Amino acid sequence: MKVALITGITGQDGAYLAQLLLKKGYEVHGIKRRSSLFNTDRIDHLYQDPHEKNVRFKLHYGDLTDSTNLIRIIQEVQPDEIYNLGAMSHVQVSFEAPEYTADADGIGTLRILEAVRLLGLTQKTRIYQASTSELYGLVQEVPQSEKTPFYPRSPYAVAKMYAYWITVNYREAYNMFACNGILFNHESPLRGETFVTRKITRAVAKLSLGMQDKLYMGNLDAKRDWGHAKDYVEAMWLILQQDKPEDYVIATGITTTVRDFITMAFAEVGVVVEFKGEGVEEKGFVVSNSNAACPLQPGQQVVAIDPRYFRPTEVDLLIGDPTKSKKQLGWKPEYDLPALVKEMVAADVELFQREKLLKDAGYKVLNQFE
Ligand code: NDP
Ligand code: GDR
Repeated sequence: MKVALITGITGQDGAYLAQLLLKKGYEVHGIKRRSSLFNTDRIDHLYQDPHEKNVRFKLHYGDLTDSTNLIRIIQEVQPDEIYNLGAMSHVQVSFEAPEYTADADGIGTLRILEAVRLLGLTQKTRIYQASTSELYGLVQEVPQSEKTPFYPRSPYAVAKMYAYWITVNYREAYNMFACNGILFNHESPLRGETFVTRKITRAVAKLSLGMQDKLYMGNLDAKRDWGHAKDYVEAMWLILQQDKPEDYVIATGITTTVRDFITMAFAEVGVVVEFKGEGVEEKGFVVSNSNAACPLQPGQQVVAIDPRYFRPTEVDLLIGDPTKSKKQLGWKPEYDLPALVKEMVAADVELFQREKLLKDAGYKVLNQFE
């Protein structure tokens, strides 16, 4: 039985990857951080009682900023594969916490590589590093491929650039099977609530149920190459099953503006929205509503700009060239953007319908001290 260790197992990708590897028959170990509240919502369905026999899913407390902890876990687990997905992954937040981001995302990767080397596992353990399309930053060429030069535009991207190159360096210096997956944005109903797609699908669901008045957004002109996390974790696994360690771009090859994502999400609840005005004055209005259960009225403003969401330096355009991964890995995404938007909006509508039902029945959804 193959043994895998996943850092960031409590995150979006960690949850999908753990599920995939368990399905493939792996023993899966994950590193979770200690927190004052439960932080395992996304993987609770995978939990196995440690008292049972043949448990194939195990969690360890740890942190990418703590080398001794990582060394101990890797020594104990003796993994065949490590997927380093743990990171402070929010681009805007990285401007607020640049030093921590560098430590967790940059040096954290070094700590994993160095632990594997110190423990004499360089020929046993294969390593996947969660690299990102944010490395391309300021547009140098489109579409962006494995050969496109990097120009990072945030503390997050700069930290990930260190992680990218230290992974390449350990591969070359110590003959390690260490690879970068340069993944473009990928989303799902499990996406963190403050990333743009999930923020939009949550807001659209709440607006359609009369639980929110307006959606405040940042830069609507930004263009992203959005795929589904389920497809992208399959690529991570494929990257570590090859004969030779290499780096791969994983993307759909199609780019869409944030504005168009909003329009698509509203369409899922039967609402047509159009945008008027420019810059911070741009507003989104309801044109029509064919959903009898939705209280939105034609002419109603549902989207506004809040400059607070603008970034000090922005990445304007991402569009990936997945030719290499399609050819060498045989990777092919199952989801397109419309299917992704449909799934995300439907999941959030269900989530908030449940919340509304509880509220309407008189149950308090707020915390017990209110
Ligand atoms: P999430 O933000 O959903 O998950 C991040 C995970 O990392 C969480 O489990 C989090 O733990 C954990 N983590 C954060 N800081 C530390 C730390 N100091 N030590 C250990 N674990 C830590 O990210 P995604 O699942 O979306 O992304 C996975 C990886 O892929 C990240 O490295 C991200 O930067 C990268 N990436 C993501 C893309 C995307 O579009 N989703 C695209 C390209 C790259 P906790 O739950 O406790 O917060
Ligand atoms: P990104 O994702 O920065 O690409 O990083 P995010 O969803 O945060 O932003 C995408 C684009 O939308 C614009 N935007 C807004 N973003 C947020 N979060 N909130 C808003 O209100 C808003 N309005 C407009 C942003 O300016 C940006 O241009 C994600 C993360 O998962 C990284 O970890 C990963 O490496 C990259 O994707 C690939």
